[in-house]
Amino acid sequence: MLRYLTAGESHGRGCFAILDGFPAGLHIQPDDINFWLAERQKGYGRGGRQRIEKDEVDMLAGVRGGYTLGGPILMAVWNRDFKNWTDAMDPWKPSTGPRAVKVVQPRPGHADLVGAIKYEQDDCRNILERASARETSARVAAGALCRKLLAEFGVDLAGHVIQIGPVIAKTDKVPSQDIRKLSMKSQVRCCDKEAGANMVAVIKDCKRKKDSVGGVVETRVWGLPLGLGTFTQWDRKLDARIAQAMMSIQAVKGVEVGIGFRGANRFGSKYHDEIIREEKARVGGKYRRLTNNLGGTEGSMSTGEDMIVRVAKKPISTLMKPLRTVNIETLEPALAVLERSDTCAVPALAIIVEASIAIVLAEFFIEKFGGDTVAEMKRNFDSYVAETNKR
Ligand code: EPS
Repeated sequence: MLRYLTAGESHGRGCFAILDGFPAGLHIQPDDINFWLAERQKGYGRGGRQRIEKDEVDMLAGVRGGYTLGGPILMAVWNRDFKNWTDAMDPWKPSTGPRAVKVVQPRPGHADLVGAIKYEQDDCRNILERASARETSARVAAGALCRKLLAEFGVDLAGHVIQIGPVIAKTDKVPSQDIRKLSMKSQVRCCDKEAGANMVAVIKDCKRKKDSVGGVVETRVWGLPLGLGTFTQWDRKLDARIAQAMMSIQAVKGVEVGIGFRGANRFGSKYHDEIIREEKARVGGKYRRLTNNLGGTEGSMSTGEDMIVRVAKKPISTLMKPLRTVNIETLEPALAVLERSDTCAVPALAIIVEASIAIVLAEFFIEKFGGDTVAEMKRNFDSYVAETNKR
């Protein structure tokens, strides 16, 4: 069973991921991880923090000579900004420096208020440090290993931005395999040039107005075998596990597989993907769908068609023109704390979603083709594909 956990505070020593249950024998090099860490940092709309950080993985356990060992893998992404916060984030001594100032004006929409009450804190910094999306650097590191594992089985995935604020991109006709190339050319990771330019304008205007803006990203996965996941139990359904992983990403408020919410106004005849036979054997078996409205799953199992997942992110809750709140010390009306932040982090979300989907799919791969080594998984995979292709 593949499991992962992360640890770390936004301005603490670093972000850490521990990945347990990963098979032995996967060849991995620093660039396989660092590439994605760098991609996550990009995107128009980010704030000053990304000029300080240059995220790189420090492999602390579980990899030797460029191969995974089969034991727990521990990775660190050290925070360069920590040097400016050593006093404020000191694990042993109460802070006395300029950053010791308590955060007592919780931001609407952030974890600040509920967290402070629930964890019996009078300083929201004790909450916001861990609630910060800086944590996603650890997820992206974990996801990088998982996507490398999936690549061994011919599975690949790419995410892109399809909406920022009111600007919606036209990308339905873009083939999945072209998404990476096209989105990499865009400052906002959008494959539609015109929409991308409008998205940049929206973010620029938003920053000028001291506001923040959210959006929607889409990820497509191709090369999946049919039959990952199961209809038999709620917690082993593929869609369910994907949705849970998506909703665990900071600021995510919605998830859709296939045409999801958009399809709710259609009748069944215009919704379901009609089935044909295609004799040329492929990873997904010889049955194909004429359309892909269901986004690659039926009965919460992969069909072999491209998996399509959309995720909606709310605007960042730190506003440079702060919203009304209550000072938790004086209990008087106040304005929310002003923290350095991003205007828009939707382009980064595309990379975080990809990584999170890769982790879930790797979990399902290990569950279905499981073994102690990648070679063993491949033998199991090949035998399964050979069997399904006979049908
Ligand atoms: C974040 C606030 C900003 C973001 C941060 C998430 O950080 P800071 O408060 O240091 O300016 O840049 O994201 C990252 C550091 C990152 O690497 O993604 C927040 O409040 O969630």
